[in-house]
Amino acid sequence: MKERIDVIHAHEILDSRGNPTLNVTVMLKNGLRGSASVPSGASTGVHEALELRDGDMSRYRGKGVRKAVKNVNVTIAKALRGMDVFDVRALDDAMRIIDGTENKHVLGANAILGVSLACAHAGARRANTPLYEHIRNVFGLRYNGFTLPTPFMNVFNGGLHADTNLDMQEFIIIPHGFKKYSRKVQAGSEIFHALGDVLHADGLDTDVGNEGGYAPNVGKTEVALEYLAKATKKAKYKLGGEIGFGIDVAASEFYDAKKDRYILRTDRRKLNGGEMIDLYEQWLKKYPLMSVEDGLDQDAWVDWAMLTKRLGKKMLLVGDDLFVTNVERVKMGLSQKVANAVLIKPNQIGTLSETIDTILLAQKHKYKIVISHRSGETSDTTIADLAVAVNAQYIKSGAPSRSERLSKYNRLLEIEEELDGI
Ligand code: 2PG
Ligand code: MG
Repeated sequence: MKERIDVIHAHEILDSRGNPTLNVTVMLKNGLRGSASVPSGASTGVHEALELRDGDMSRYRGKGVRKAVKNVNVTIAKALRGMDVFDVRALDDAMRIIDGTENKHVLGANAILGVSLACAHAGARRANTPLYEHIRNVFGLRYNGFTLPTPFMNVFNGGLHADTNLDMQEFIIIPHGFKKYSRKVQAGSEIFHALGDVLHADGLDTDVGNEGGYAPNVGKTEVALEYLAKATKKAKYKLGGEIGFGIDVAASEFYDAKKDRYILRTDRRKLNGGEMIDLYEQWLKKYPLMSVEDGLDQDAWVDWAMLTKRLGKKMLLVGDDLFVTNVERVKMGLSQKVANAVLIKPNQIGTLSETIDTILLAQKHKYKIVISHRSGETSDTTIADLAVAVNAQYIKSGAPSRSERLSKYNRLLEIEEELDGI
């Protein structure tokens, strides 16, 4: 099947933090169309592809995306007009060639990704298949059946995502001990509400941060883990067997490269890489800690190798800022025996086909896949379909609160019903 692209149109919309981003629509010759919106990070890795912003301080504090919109509506639209919407790889390659740079700073990774994803949506409409199946088809992916990911629910927001004193960014509930996805979501939601109750009873703030999790000030980092344990018990779930914990340390955000120390203001401590690993090991003894993401700085390869050697058989060690969804960075990780899971954010690399390439490389080497949202999100649900398309083990889309977080979890509930034949 072939179907030619007719018109591509982008416009500026606002994301969940109220900052501009792009919504892109691809119209086909036969009149069908598909749209996608682009997310935006706060704790962005230095090796990520470039998110093009206008820098014009007279609008949106310099965060406008009119240049990226224009790049879609003029340059990209002209180049892709008449091309086959089913050949996503050729479309992505065409945009990469026009851009011509490693980090996509000419057209902007936000412009390119918006088009790449909108093409996938338009193609799925034309083929009359769900997006998750369409992604499999266009990339010729072979897996045994479709499986739904286990949610990573970030119920305690810190770091750059909330106005709290927590240096570490995310404290996550992993409801892994249930067969059905919908049951996992139920457990996550019940624990989220129980957590609200225990925080409230202790006189702590229960307003939510950027990813829908609570964000009170705490005396010590570990207190967040204690609260997760309390909430799990209060909601009558089993620690470990049913519910695991995860943390996204986002360590690059508080790493002082000159002094080679991680500055934990919450705990009034300055730790080196080895001491950070000791801390994770201590927590592993006390809590059902299943996953540590970005536990060390994004370029601390030697310490990362030590972390992997010490804890890699006991828990997930997820690379986010470390790998930035980039095949070359994952190759570096493989050669240095670093981490055992890859966080996948399509906007870190800028095209759907490069995202798929990174996933395939990671899976070939038995690394686990965590598909992820960004802290600045829209109602776009593409990552939910992506997770099912590649049988990802996990998806991280924030707390079970706020619509831009729930749109992904809810899309997966819909897919579960569809796959169950309901
Ligand atoms: C992360 C993400 C998403 P941001 O670090 O994993 O939770 O945050 O989008 O701000 O980079
Ligand atoms: Mg992260």
